[in-house]
Amino acid sequence: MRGVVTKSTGSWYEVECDDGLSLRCRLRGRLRLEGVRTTNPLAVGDMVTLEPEGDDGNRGVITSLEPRRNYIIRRSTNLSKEAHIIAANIDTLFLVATLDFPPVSLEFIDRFLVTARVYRVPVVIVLNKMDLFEGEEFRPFVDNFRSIYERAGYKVVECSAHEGRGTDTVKEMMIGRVSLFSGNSGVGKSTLINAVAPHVEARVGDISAAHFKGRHTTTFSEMFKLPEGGYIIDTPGIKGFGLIDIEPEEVARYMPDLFELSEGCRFYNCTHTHEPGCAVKAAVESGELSAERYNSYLKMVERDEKYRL
Ligand SMILES: Nc1nc2c(ncn2[C@@H]2O[C@H](COP(=O)(O)OP(=O)(O)OP(=O)(O)O)[C@@H](O)[C@H]2O)c(=O)[nH]1
Ligand SMILES: [Mg+2]
Ligand SMILES: [Zn+2]
Repeated sequence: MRGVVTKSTGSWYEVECDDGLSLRCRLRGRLRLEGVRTTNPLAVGDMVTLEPEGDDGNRGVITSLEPRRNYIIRRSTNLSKEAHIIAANIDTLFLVATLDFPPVSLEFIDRFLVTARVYRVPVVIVLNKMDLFEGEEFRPFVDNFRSIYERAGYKVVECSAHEGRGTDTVKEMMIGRVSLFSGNSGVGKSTLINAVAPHVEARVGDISAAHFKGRHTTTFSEMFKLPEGGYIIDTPGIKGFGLIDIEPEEVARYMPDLFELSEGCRFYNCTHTHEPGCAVKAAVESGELSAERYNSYLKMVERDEKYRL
């Protein structure tokens, strides 16, 4: 039998088989060893083969993992050498952020975007809770955010999960596809999922609990079926985003705006840090490339372990 992992708790997995039946599965011992460098050998979205187990008809054992089309991986915790796969076989990653409550970190977003590009996962950026930022005074921040990421080639959707604004745009992009919602805790990933797919009833946190105390409302990644076709994956919020397997000299290649500018650099192997005739630095000085995004780049190329997390 073949199926897709729809939930992973670490100790057991829920697998939806091709015939539509969901089984609660364990991993065959031998398979566990193959996930050498990751804390989780299997992630939501993984395609597996399995065999039924026991007599009650709702249990199985996973015997093998099919090759992944793509995945999102991050360094688990500070200074950890282990990696965690957030999800696999994703069509669209909706990276959810808010201008404030919790405040946006461009560095976090930029690390996330680089990883998604390395592993070939298309990203749409969702700016949620826009109902809180309606005043004219917020417009410059919103426009600045939009222009940074649109210049880099990303679609930016302004949303309010509470008021249903922008949610139709998000929903249209989800039909018939596998969508992953990720981002910091408390940005409203689960609320957005409920807005586009009310039958899911994902658990939503109370704002004070969600970010002031650093508690996560969603604790396991879980995949839900969309009635219109397709799947949504809700994930627990993440704080930091550690890069995996990316050498400093490769980072620019995965930042499209920076990469395009780098064609104008005097040296073909310019690192855009100290070289004369650097077109990237010139673009920062002229305001063509945002200083924040350049700063994210500098943090990602530093060899310092602290920043490569
Ligand atoms: N004002 C406003 N609040 C929102 C909006 N969307 C979500 N919230 C609130 O933000 C808080 C956190 O929402 P969740 O959906 O639990 O956030 P999450 O990203 O799933 O958080 P984790 O599961 O911890 O990662 C809740 O109090 C929501 O009601 C929105 O569009 N506007
Ligand atoms: Mg949640
Ligand atoms: Zn350069």
